[in-house]
Amino acid sequence: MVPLLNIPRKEVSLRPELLYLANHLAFHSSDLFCLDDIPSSLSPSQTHFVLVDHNVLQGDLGKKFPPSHISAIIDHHVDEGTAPTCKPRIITTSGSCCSLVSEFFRERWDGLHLPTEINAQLAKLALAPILDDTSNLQHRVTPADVAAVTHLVKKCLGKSVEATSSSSSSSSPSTTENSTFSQEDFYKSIQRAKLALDHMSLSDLLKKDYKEWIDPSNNVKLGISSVPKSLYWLIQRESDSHERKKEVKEEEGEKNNTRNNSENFTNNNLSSFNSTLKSWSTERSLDIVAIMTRDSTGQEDADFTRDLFIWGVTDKAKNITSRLLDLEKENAELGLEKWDGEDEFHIESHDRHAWRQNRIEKSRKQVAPYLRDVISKL
Ligand SMILES: [Mn+2]
Repeated sequence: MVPLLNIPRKEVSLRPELLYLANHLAFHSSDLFCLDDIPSSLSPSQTHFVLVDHNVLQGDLGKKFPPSHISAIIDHHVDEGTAPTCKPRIITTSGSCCSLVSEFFRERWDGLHLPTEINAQLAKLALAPILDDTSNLQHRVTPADVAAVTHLVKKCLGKSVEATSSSSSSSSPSTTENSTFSQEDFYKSIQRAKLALDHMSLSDLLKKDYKEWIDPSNNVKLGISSVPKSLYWLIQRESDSHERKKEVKEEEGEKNNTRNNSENFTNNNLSSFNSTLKSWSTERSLDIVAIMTRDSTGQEDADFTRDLFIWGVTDKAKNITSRLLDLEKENAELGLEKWDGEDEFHIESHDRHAWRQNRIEKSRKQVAPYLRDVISKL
């Protein structure tokens, strides 16, 4: 069995928190096995997959391998019903999928009696995504997450945890405590690494945390990018870089080019953002481009805001925003309100829209099935 990252190798660098963790835990990102490392000689009949954090084979793997090649699933997304007889098939609610994974292995892991330092390294590897997914146990927390963090932190501290699960054996290899581990500091270091995004281009940020779906009835393809910054930050940054390029060009020309035409200025502001999204939609053959943001800068520790941007790029999808607006008027499922950058950037048009999403507890895990339902009725 080989652990496989479900991304091409060039996208590893889009996850600075992963690179931080690799560094911190003394392994190298080149040690990780990625999609493009799968040899073409691999015999499909002898290949099986254990899916974690998703429950359907995606992309090229999904095209190449039927669901019968899925041998196990541990996930916390909406159950798509694939591979109904695989074992284990654990699909249940939790803040982090990694909590379910560590729950599944808990007893077996404890039974291995590994050296304290190895236990601590493995525990940090499992703890990082749980703290990230639950904002250090402050959002979307379930009992499974609390139990996993409790168990893993003990291992990070070098504590023996066998005593609680078994009274017969006291063969703990070591009880040396490493009291230097702080859950809070560990979480903050991961967040710092994760938010160091200034060097990433908009197209990199769209790719970074991306999922797509095709509606089986009308073939409309939806792609949702999650970005850990605000929509304003994304657009402002594009308009800044556009303005900088323009200024350089204008340097030789007339200097008296003041921005007295606000209409023109606004269009220019959005042009770089628009053209990047257009290329993104072409590259992925998307009918609908969606961006969900989650921004915690300038907020209290655990608070954050969400924005939602949707663009129905093709003719068959251009009504998506008006359908969504109609639905929101009825049920306010996402708590969509006016996006605070609208006055400055005028994103709104007949086929696209940006909102502040007030129901921040609705992440892509809830928003995607909701949008897919709207799309199935387009
Ligand atoms: Mn997840």
